[in-house]
Amino acid sequence: MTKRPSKFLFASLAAAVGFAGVQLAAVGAQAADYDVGSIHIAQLWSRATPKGASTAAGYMAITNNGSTPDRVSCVSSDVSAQCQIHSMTMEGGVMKMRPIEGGLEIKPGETVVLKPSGVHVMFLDLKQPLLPGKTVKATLKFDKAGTVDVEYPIAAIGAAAPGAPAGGGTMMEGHGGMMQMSPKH
Ligand SMILES: [Cu+2]
Repeated sequence: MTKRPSKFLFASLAAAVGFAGVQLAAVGAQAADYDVGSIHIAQLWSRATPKGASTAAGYMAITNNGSTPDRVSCVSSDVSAQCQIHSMTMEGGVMKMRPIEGGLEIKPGETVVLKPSGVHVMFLDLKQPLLPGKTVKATLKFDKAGTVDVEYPIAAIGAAAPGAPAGGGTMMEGHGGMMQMSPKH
């Protein structure tokens, strides 16, 4: 019963927002899921970077369907000289991020969501700006499940997480300003 009206509504909305809506749909369509061993990776996305930015972040949801813990690190990406997984903590009113030593643990049955203002993949020393509509290719390595090549579709600068309310998650921009990075890598 509800199918026809919602379809009609979507069509009207798409027509109303025009190109922006089409672009959003296109970005959504590019996001693929990945399976390696008992690990499932979904909701991959990244954000476009302003000119001159030296870092960018990647986000995703990682689920461990196995019976033993696993750990993930980022081996490399096609847009940066280095790729790391960072934690974020508040210290003395300053948001600090640092590489997670030995990789990010994913416990059995657990889904860890990497998101703005939280744990994230960090592309360091960018070779090129990240452009909306393109993708970042990266290689992730799980201690037990092995290695997997993934792609992060790039959303607009300041975009919220796909499915999140608009305007959410815009606090952490570009890892500049008050963000400090631990000198230890
Ligand atoms: Cu970072």
